[in-house]
Amino acid sequence: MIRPILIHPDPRLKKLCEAVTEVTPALRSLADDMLETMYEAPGIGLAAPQIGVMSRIIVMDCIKDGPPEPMVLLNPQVLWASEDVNVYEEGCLSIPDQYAEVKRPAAVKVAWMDLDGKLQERDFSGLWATCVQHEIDHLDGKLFIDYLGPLKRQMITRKMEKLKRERARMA
Ligand code: K1U
Ligand code: ZN
Repeated sequence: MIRPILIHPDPRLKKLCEAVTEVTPALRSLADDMLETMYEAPGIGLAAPQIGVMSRIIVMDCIKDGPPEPMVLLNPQVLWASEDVNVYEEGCLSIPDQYAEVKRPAAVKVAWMDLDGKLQERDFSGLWATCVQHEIDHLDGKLFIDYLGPLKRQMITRKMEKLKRERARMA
């Protein structure tokens, strides 16, 4: 099922999410919905708070060409971040049509629990590294615009407030 994606500003996008304690059929179904919602958007990642679920769950697929590589990460944690950085023009499904350069560690080692309840660990680089950090930020109530200066951030926030007003009028 495709879920509606919350648009900034929304208080749920600013909150710290709760850890997942067990893998249940409801959680598996939520992960399926998140992947479906991400692919349909389309996006390369999605975090649970973006659909109003305040749990530490993210999904990603950064493969542009070739067979899909869907990933579901529960309670993801950055164990190590490289000193060298990467600048990427990021977007966000909760901030449609707005892009800005964000500087982040170029590579990260991340630990998480998978849908079988097993602990996993992997090094991410390139777009995967950018995406996993962007998604983990969502779980901590942080958006890519929080890395920008106050003027740019305010300009984007005002555009989103206008977009939300227009969407509410059309509904
Ligand atoms: O979390 C999100 O809002 C999803 C976001 C993830 C992301 C994008 C860019 C850098 C870091 C993280 C998106 O997927 S925005 C859409 C997007 O980037 C895209 C959409 C279609 C094809 C390729 C990229
Ligand atoms: Zn985002």
